Amino acid sequence: LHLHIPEDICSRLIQLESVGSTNEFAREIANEAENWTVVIAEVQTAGRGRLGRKWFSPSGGVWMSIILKPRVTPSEAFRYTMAGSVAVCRALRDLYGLDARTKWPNDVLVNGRKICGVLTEISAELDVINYMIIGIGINANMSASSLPEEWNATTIYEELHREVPRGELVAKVLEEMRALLESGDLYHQWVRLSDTLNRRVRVKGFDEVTGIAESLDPDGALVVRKDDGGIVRILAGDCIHLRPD
Ligand code: BT5
Repeated sequence: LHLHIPEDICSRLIQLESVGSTNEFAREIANEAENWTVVIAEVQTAGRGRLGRKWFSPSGGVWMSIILKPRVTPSEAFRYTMAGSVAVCRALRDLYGLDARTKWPNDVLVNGRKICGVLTEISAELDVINYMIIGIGINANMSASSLPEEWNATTIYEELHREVPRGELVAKVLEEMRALLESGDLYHQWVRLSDTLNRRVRVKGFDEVTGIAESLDPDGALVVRKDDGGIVRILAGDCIHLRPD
């Protein structure tokens, strides 16, 4: 893999042809790695989703992991996942005019179909983060027919009917991420880009709840008004968008 990416966009860029998982590779080098080291692979043979799920990662996609070493507590970690998904939305909008939105907690959708997933892994002791790995998978130059129908997924190629230069996309995502982390506007952009807000949802967190997604908290929690009127705050979970009754 040899994408053309400006050198100053990250501290170190590692491009691989094939790897099990870029997140796993990043974890192996994380202790010694500099802040903003980025690992990208053409193919992942054991790409990971959340909760032990698999991430299909054939050639043509963007499979990358960013090693970050911020001086923040684990409770502030969601900001970095937020920055990843908002950065992907902004890149897909600015570069290709796609109507990209976020699905809580960390997916990016185009026309209601998943085009990107973010997997954040944190190593922390007590209240100190050793490192964070932000894994970003974007379905770029792949045909959507390679993705099972039931995933309700799409790709940039499927939306635009052309291939895009992936180096430019990677550079834009990293640039946007840095800018968002420095701006005071990240949370508001995350809220503005949300496709989940005000939708009828079923969320599997600690419990399963069905109701209306009423608000999003700065720490990443989704607030749901249940059908019985009760309000629940869900910090981590899986969300399904439902049709209004
Ligand atoms: C995610 O998981 O959405 C996080 C995906 C993160 C992938 C990146 S790629 C670089 C880095 N290295 C890794 O090993 N991982 C990260 P989750 O929300 O659990 O979604 C997984 C589910 O989405 C699967 O169970 C499938 O149903 C579906 N799926 C799998 N591959 C997909 C794809 N390429 N596009 C859309 N949906 C997919």
